[in-house]
Amino acid sequence: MSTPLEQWVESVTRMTRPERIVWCDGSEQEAVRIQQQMVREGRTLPLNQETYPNCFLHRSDPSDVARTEKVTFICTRDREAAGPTNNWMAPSDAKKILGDLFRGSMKGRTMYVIPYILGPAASSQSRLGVELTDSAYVVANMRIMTRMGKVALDRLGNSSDFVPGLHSLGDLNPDRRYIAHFPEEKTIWSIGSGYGGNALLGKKCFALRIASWMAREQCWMAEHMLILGLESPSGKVTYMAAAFPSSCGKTNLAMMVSALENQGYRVWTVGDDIAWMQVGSDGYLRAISPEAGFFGVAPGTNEKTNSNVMTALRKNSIFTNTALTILNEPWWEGLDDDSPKGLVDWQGRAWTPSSGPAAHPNSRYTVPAHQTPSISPRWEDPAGVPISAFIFGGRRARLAPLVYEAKNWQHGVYVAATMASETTAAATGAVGVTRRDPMAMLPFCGYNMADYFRHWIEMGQRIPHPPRIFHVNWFRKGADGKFLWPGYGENVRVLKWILERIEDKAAATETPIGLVPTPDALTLDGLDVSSTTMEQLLNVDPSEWSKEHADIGKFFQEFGDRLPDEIRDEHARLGERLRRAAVVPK
Ligand code: OXD
Ligand code: MN
Repeated sequence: MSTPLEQWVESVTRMTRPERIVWCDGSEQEAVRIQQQMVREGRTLPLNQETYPNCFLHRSDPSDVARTEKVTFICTRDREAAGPTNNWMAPSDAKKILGDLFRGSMKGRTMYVIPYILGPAASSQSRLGVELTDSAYVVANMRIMTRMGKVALDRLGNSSDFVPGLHSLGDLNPDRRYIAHFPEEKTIWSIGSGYGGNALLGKKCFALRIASWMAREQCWMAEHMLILGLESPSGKVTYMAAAFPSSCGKTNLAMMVSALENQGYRVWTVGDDIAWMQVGSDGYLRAISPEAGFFGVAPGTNEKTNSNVMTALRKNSIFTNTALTILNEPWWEGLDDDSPKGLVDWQGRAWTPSSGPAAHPNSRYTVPAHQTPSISPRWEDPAGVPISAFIFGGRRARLAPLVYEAKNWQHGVYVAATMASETTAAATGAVGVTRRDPMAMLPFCGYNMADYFRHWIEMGQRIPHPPRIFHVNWFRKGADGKFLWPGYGENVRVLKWILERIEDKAAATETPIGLVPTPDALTLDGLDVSSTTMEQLLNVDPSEWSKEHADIGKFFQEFGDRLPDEIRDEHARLGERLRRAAVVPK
């Protein structure tokens, strides 16, 4: 009798017609074979093995360099279940369209079977997936990003309890590219792209879109959040999870070298992109990172912005679409001040300053998490880490203060549901446009976002010790267009205030939008930021916020009657507070 996994592999084989099937065991020997295969295929080069041992540069197809949200679908029987913020297709239509593309798509190719675990191997919060793919690059990345191979197969046994994900490069034609999720069947089909978020099905597709659906059914949370621990001088570590849209510095925040290290404040990394959380027996929300590696944006990464990852990525890492130096080392804009001579750009062409960025703006590194010097000793704790604060944030040149705290859980859900950010290169589309991105989940929520807000409200009632909720904005600019806040390691000053709020030690002023630090509540010693700049950073302007309020109202209209009353009430209350603030003389 064959197992459910064998039966599925068999049926996919009949459809896609691979020449060979390789069951991945996760061994070192297999890793070497996969690397050799990638190099043979011609899009992957070994890097300088002295300075970057066991590292490779992969150049993807130039039309395939970012997540493609336009062709990402949630396929539910009822269109409303996917909601107004997702592209929807009926499951039968999707199976037909994609099925036609998958038919024979692996002819002459190898199909790899990748069993994998999301989350620490020993955790009951972890889940199993299996990806079938015809891309060796996907195998090499999944090996870093998940616990894959024998460890997963052993845990699966004869069970059918895994998320099947089918992936084929197809012909890489953007017109025949689809990323389809079937949350009711907990299945993923992706064709026509080899790029990370479209092709590494354990990441956005399973760990967020499918998992968010599972989490609602099973009363847990799957969120686009980093997880960090802030150690205070007493040695106590307080864990926080933070949601920011793509390319807003989650990885850098999670691995921050604290500017207050000499005062005993230190940051430990648990995860940099995704948090799975459930209520623990102690009444705290317990978080695990489903990932075992970091798939980070390279440009802008350097010793100052993220020295931990710079150390981590010197071995066993994959670089995608970065530039290459004459020393055979990866290079990207922002790595150092000057571009080295003789650079080859991300498409393999000789680079000159007039030819645009040498590295693609969404070029990436894939690096094993355990190589990061800041990795938390508890990053694989099977019970997860207890979360004391949720932090939400976006890229807002105006409006949002450096930090504020929500009044309570329900207000915090409103703050998170209304967050917005200026778009970046992580997804295709215009860059720099403000878009509302609730909980940083807009591209990743696998169901109707109005129902997702309700799930958040309900979780608040289920968590005896819910995290306190904060909003931050590192990106506010002054009239001269320059950032007001230095960011990076200095962000620990904001984390320290958050910690002190949790411990009821830090002062705050009530404003219409929430609680903002009093001028002296933030630790600013040793920092060159004037008091006028601090005032600008913490300013809440009721008239600007009234415009924001109106804009939020328009966004909510999309959800019609499905929007929870609690969110509607919070919206009305904010409107009321802003009206009162506008009439009270300063
Ligand atoms: C990512 C993203 O790659 O959010 O993490 O785009
Ligand atoms: Mn992300």
